[in-house]
Amino acid sequence: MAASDENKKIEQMNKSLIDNTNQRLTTNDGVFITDNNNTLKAGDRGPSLLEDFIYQDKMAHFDRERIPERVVHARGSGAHGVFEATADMSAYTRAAFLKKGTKTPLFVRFSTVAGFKGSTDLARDVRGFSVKFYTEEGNYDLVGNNIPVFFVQDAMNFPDLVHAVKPEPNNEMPQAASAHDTFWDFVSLMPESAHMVMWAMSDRAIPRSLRMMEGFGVHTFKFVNAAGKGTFVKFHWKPKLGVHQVAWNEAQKISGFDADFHRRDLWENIDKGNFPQWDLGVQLIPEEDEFRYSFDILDPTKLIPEEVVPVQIIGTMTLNRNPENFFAETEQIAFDPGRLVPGIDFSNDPLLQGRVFSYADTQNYRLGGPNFHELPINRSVNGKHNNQKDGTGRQDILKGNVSYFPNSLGGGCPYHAMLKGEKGFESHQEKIDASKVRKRSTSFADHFTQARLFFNSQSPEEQEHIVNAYSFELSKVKSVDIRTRELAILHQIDPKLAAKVGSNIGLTPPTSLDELTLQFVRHNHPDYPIEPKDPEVKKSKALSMKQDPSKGTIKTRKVAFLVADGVDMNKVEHYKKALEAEGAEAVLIAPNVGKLKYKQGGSEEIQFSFLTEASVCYDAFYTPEGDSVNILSDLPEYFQFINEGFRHCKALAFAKGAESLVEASYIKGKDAGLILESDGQSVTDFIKAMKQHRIWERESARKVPS
Ligand code: HDD
Repeated sequence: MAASDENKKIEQMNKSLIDNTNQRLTTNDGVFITDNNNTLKAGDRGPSLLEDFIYQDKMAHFDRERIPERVVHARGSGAHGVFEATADMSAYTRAAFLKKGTKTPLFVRFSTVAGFKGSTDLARDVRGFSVKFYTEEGNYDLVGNNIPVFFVQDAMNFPDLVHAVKPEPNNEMPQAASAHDTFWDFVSLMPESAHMVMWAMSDRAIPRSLRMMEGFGVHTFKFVNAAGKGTFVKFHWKPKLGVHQVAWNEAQKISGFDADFHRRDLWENIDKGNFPQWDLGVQLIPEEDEFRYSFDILDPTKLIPEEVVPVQIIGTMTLNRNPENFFAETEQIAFDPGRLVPGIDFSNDPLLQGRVFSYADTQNYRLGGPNFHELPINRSVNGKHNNQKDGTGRQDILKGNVSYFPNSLGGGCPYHAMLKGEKGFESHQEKIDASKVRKRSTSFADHFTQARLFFNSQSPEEQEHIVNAYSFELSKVKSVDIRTRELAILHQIDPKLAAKVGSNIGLTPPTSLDELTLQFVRHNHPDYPIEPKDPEVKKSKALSMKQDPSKGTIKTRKVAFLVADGVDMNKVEHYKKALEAEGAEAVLIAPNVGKLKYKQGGSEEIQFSFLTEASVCYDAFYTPEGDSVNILSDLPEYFQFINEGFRHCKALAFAKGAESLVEASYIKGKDAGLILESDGQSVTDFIKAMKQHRIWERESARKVPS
C-alpha cells in the first residue's frame, strides 16, 4: 500500500508530462502548423492580417506567461523525494504516514524570504523549508524555515515585517537584503524580533548548501493519537551532511559569480545521484507540561532547547528526483500550513493561527482561482471527492447530476466517513473558556533571554561573525536614531555584544530601551518590564554550527584542482582518487577551457577555467606540480583563488614543486588547513582538514586581501 502510494504520485505526474519527441508542431488546439516563422501578411511586404489566428494563439499565450510571484519566499528551488517513517509513533499520533515503515512521496521547496524571484541565492536571509507529503490520507504540508523561531509573535504584524524587509517602496532598493533603514526601523521598535534577528545575523543565514541546513516547523503543533489524546510537538529536520555555512565575504562574492549557487548545487547533486537526506525529529511535550517551562510553548519567538526536551528521530527524507519543469512544479506548488492530516493539529500559537488563513488566500490569488489543487503538483494521491464545483481552470469532470450534500440521488455520496464507521480528520478537542480579547499574553513578554541563550551558545568565532553582521547591516542604516535604538536592544541581550557593535559603528549603546520602543512594547504589555523567569539552560550545544569535527564528512564537497599545461598527471590522479573515495568531487580548473596537456603526454578536456570559475564556489584547493607552476605563477586569477581560499578558512594543499606559489601569495603562517608536501603531509591530511569544514583557527590570524 505504502510503496504503491509512492508510485501513484509518479504515475500521476507522468500522465501530465508532455513529450515533444517526434511530434509535429501544433497550435494550442492541436492544429498542425506549417510556418512558425512568418505572420500572415497582405503581400510579402504588406501589413499583417488580423485573421492570423496562429500568430494570435502563440502571442496571446506568451502575453500571459507570468503569474504573480510569491509575496515572500519568491525565490525558491524544489525537488521530489520520499519520506520513510522509522519509529513507532502510534502512542502519540494516528497519522498514517508516520506509521513505522510507511513510505510517502513528497515535494520540497527551499527558498529565501526577502528577494524577488530572480534574486541571488546567497542573500543573508532566512531560508524557507517547505515539505508537501502526499500521504494516503491527503496532503500534509510542513511549511517551515531553517531558523526555529520567528520575528513576530502575532500574524497581525506579518505584513508590516515583510514591508519593512522588502526593498523600500519609493525606489525599490535594496534587493534581497535586510541591510537598510526600514528593516532595522521595524525590528528596533519590536524587541520580540530580537531572538530571530540574532539568528539572521548568524551564519545560519548564509548556508553553504540547501543540503546542509536544518529545517524547523517553528511553531508548536499537536500530535493526536487514535484515542484523541494530544501531545505538543515541535518538528526538526536534521541534514545528514551536517549544518554548514559560508563566510559573509564569500556569500557576497558568490552572489556575483553564481547567483544560482544553491539552486545549482541542489540540482546537480540530485542529478548525479548524491541524494540529500534529512532525519525528521520531534520534541514531544505532554499536555500536562504545557506551562512547565520558563517560556510559553505557544510563543513562536521561543525554541525548546534540545537539552530540555531531546529530539527523537522518527523518519528520513530523501530527495531523489529533480522537477521536470520549474514552473509547473516548483512555481505552482501551493504550500499551506493549514493543510493537516488526521493525527496532526494546530496549537493556539497566534502566528500559526494567522497563517492558516493567509496561505490558501494567497494561492487563490497567485494561482488564479480555487482549482489550484488540481494542478498535478498539488493533487493528492488519494483523490478528492466533494461537492465543490466549477471555478476558473476546473479540470475534473464530475459525473452525474448530484453536487450537494445530503443527497439521495447520488446514493448519499460522497459520504461522511463516520457513516461507514470510518474516520476522517478530527480536530483535537480542547476546552476553551475565555473572553474574546485583542491582546498579547503576558507569558510572551520576555524578548531577550533566548536571544542571549543563542548568543552564548555560539563559539567565539561564530560570535565574532554575529558582531560583524550586525556591524555591517547597521552601517548601511542611514538613520543614527535607528542604529542607536538597535544597540539598546543588543545591550539588553549582552552588553559586550552591544559595545563591540557600537564601537564598529561609532556609537555608545544606550543602557535602556528607547522611549519609542517602550511605547510599542507597552502597547502589548502595559506592565513592561516583566521579570523574566530563570531559563532551564544558559547554553545549548545544538545551537552552534561549529559541531564536533570528528563526525565530519566531505561527501559532495567540490575541490578545485588548479592546473595548467605541463601538470603532472600522477599528482592529479593520486589526489583525485583519494578524494573521490571519500565522496568528494575533483574539478580541474585551467587557464582556459579545451585541451589540457599533461607532463607525461596525453591530454584531458577541460570544462572549467579561471575565466569562468571563482574560488568562492569551491570548498578546498589543490595545486599539483609540473611545468604548470610556471604558468600559474604569472596568473593573477590563480593567486586570487588561493588567497581567497585562505581568507575564507578553507583547506589548501600544495605538491612540493608547487610550494613556491605559496610564497608568492598572501598566505602566511602554517595552520591545520595548509597542507605542504615538504612537511611530509599528504592527501590524507588534506581530507582531515576538509572534514573540519572551516579552518576555524585561521579566523583570528591575519586577514589577507582577496
Ligand atoms: Fe509564510 C510563504 C514559512 C509566517 C504568509 N512562508 C512561506 C513559505 C515558507 C514560509 C517556507 C514558502 C512556501 C513555498 O515554498 O511556496 N512563514 C513561514 C514560517 C513562518 C511564516 C516558518 C512563521 C513561523 N507566513 C507567516 C505568516 C504569514 C505568512 C505569519 C501571514 C499571516 N508565507 C505567507 C504567504 C506565503 C508564505 C504570504 C507567500 C507565498 C505563499 O505563502 O504561498 O502566504
